[in-house]
Amino acid sequence: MIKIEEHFDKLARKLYGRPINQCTTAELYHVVLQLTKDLMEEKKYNDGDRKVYYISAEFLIGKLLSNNLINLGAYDEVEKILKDNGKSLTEIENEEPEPSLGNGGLGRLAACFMDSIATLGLPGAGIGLNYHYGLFHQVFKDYLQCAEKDTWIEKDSWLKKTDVTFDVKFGDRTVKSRMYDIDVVGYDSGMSPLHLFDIETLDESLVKDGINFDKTAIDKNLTLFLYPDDSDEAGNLLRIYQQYFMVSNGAQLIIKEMKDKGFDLHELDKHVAIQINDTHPTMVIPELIRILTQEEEFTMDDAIAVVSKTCAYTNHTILAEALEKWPLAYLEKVVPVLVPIIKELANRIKKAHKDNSKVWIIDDEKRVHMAHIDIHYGYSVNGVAAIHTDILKNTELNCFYKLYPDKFNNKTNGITFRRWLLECNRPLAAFLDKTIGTSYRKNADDLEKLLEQKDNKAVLDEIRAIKDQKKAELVKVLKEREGVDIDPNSIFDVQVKRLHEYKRQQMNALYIIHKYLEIKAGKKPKRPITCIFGAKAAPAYVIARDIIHLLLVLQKIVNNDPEVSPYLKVVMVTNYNVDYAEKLIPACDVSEQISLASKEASGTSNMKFMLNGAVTLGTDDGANVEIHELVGDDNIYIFGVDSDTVIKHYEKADYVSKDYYKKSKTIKEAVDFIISKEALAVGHKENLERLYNELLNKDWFMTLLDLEDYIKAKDKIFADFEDQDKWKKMMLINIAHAGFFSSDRTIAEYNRDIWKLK
Ligand code: 26Q
Repeated sequence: MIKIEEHFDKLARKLYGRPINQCTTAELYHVVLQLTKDLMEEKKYNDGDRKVYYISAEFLIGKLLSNNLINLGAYDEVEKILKDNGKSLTEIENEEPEPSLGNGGLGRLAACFMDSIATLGLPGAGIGLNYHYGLFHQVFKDYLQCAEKDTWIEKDSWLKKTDVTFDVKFGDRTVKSRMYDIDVVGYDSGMSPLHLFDIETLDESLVKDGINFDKTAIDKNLTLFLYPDDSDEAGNLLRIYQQYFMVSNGAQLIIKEMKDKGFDLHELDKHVAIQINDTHPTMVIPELIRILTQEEEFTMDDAIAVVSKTCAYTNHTILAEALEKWPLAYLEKVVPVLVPIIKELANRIKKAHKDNSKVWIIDDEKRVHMAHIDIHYGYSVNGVAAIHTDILKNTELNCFYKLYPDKFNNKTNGITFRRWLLECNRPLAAFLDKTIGTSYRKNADDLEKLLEQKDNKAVLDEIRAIKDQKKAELVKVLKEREGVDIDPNSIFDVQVKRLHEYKRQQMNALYIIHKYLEIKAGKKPKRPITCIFGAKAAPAYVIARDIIHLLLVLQKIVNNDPEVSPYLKVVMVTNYNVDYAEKLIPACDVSEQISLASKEASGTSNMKFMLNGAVTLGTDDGANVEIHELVGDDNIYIFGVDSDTVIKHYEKADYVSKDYYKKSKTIKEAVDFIISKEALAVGHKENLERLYNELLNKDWFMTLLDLEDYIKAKDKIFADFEDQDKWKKMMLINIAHAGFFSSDRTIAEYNRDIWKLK
């Protein structure tokens, strides 16, 4: 057993020749990094005869220093040693670069799942890619989003180079891979490895200005970025190269581990479960079949049978445009070895379902529907929230549900409470320890014990005080990072998530315009409101970038208007990421979850906000539906049309946004402001006009349909904030019911119903 204090001092002297109190913050980061790694050496990997491989193109793991110290049970001691030496662990943590290996929800979910797999002691590993620049780093110039490369790999990092290398054969070249591992520490438990594959021949100097690079030089660029711009053919091809690189390495690793353990490959399904995170790793199915038939002497029937009992698929979206359909010609160029296998899989389906072309794998236009491969040749299909799974069964994937009713199941998403409570909100965790005991840390349902205190004034006041402390901390961060002055007494209204029209940041922007116009007309809110946004837009998603432009323009207009800014402020934070989320979420009063009903598969920030005592303002969509059921009508603000109504509008194609614009003065005024003199004086005509026209003539995600109801609900929630006795109780009830959303519960369900590990 390592004695922390002794070892800490020894490491400081060994690395920098000085005692702790004489090291700089940057030096101490490296000392604590090494200390944590040494503590991890004492942990064992969870192992067993049956193992899950969670294969995902994204693992948005966030910074690991504090997280690992917490999960090792060493945080408090390390923090105290530093404090005794006049140093702060929070400052040291600022030195750590954040690995940005994910876009948003799906990637962060994979990271929470790794934490829970490790914590529950399940034999499991993650398989993904080691992107050197991850997702782009966002900056704002001239009220527009610009993308820059995001360097996160340093000489000294959490990555461990391994001896495992494989050959991956593409149509036009063979590349050598190497596996790097990041160990995921469970909370008071063992560890699970996250295997990230990389190439040896990567050339970082390929990146010129921003995030532009030569997309054709595959052996130099393969793992440079996460999902490079897919708007052109070269970008799409690169994405397929990445996907095949990931699954080929994954399949080779799984087969190697089976053989190393002396298992018979005919019993693959007894020893292995492969969870396919969305369709990005779908090619693992034909790749395993290829290896078994071509290198292991399986018959095609046997290979298909065993692989079909091994792979399970999770769907994360019902947006048609997000479902991957690769032109067969692309696959022929990148992975010709898989094409005969995919054709064989497709032919079997076509033969069995001659008259049902909707379930075919290859369509008339010769596009390969990746999800269809998963559903036909996997043993489980799950959605990520109750309403999402229902929509898959009844609408989007109904023709598949009719074929395979038993494959379909729901696994409502979850979040790890280690990061989203113990780490990001230490005062709240300490308060819970004191009030209801520490059992909730391992058994999240025990948070319900808090309900017994719902009329205890001292408890309610303390919850309020913790929120105010977190708000004060955020005010400081926003001053430092964004240069804005925020009133800590204002209501903090937060919408942080990827920028997408269906998530409707534009509706929130229209509310801000409405409030601005009201204040200008002399109607002032009782209490100032701070509207905080964080969002990255895909660089090729034009309207999403226009929405960011509008938000930045509003920030400028509102915050610089002396008549308005005492009552209303807008802050669009730069480069929203996991680190920022950990600072924003504990400080939030009102959690904005305003997607068009039926479109947000689950959402997971809604869960993080609730756990940290924010009240949800949302539509009955994704996991909001389950939050609503848990806390009841009185502790959530639901508005807007429901998912059935939305689905009918799409079926009938009868939604006309201009009708709503013409009918309502409020809507008209807000929309017109986008191209008003005031807005054009700050922003760009091209961007603002395009957005205005989109809202008026298309509005595919029905912003104007819900706008008036949204304004009403938002004014109500802000008015209710003034009744602090009522508000504090809502905070408590939300925290108390958040236990269901622990990813430990989600993973236990995956294990019970799909993986069946010991
Ligand atoms: C597809 C094709 C080409 C290029 C990129 C992509 C692509 C990349 C990323 C498609 C989808 C994603 C990410 C999707 C995602 O994050 N989905 C979210 O998953 C969460 C976890 O289940 C849910 O909570 C969210 O509701 C869902 O939007």
